[in-house]
Amino acid sequence: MSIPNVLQVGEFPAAQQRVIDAELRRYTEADLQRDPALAAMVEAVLTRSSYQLPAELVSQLPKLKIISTSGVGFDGIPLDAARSKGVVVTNTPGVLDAAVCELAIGLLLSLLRRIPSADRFVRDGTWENKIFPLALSLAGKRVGIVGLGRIGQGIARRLSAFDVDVAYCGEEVKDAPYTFMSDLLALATFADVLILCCPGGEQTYHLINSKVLSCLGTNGLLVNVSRGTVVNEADLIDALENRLIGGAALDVFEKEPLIESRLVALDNVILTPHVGSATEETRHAMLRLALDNIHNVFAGRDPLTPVLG
Ligand code: 8YV
Repeated sequence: MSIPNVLQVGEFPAAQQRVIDAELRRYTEADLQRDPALAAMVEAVLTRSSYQLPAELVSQLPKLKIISTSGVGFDGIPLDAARSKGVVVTNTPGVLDAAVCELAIGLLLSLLRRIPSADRFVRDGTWENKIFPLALSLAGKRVGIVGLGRIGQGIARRLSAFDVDVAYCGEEVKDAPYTFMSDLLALATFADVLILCCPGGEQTYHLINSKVLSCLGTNGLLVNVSRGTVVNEADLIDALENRLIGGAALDVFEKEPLIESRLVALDNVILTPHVGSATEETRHAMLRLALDNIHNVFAGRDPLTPVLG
């Protein structure tokens, strides 16, 4: 079996890189810049959700057969460019659901119970002189889920153990025991907590804006494990700074990595560096599926989890 020539866009942790290098002949964008003739040899692109793949790059790869992303989101892949060249696009749905759901629940509990500031309170010795302020319970809260796909349903299922009332909005009514609300503003008004787990991309760009946040209200909380682009971050910062909502827990941002943002100065937010799927087990399973998609296409079989092709 021949070893595919693959352009890797973005970095993977060292252990994953070893797996990649054992199975593929890997080139980087820097290799292509050094020797542009290599572009003619690239047959596959391997990337992951934290990176944007430029359409121009795709058009410079005449032998490209497949773009395989290690992640469920494909908002960073230029689908039109791939389609026009007949290139297969694959992602890794399913294998990361549990990890992303767990992070969503963890962020929600951290936000309500202020776990990060409680930890700082103990470490910096404040406990010696003060009582930690009372936090909030999850039990009895109303949770609005934006996007009841695989991950949204997984979050709702896990939440059922917490004695909460769940409603959702999305493109269609799902066969699920939660209240459907077609109107996002109605969902935000209903919810004490809004959890975002819809796909990114043009359709959901800035879905959450000042209007939605004002419906969420001064005690309302926002959790985002979808994409930073789903939220108008300027509106969110304004709402947080002016205490127009209660707080937010964010794993994703409009521009990543997040640096020099006004968000870091706020005590009513929890920030994590896009780690929804970042567990050893999950990232291993994601990479396995991403590589198997490439191997399948090169063996003349159907890709396992196609987005396109
Ligand atoms: C994230 C992702 O970690 O697969 C993707 O596309 O971005 C996930 O792995 C998660 O959605 C953000 O919390």
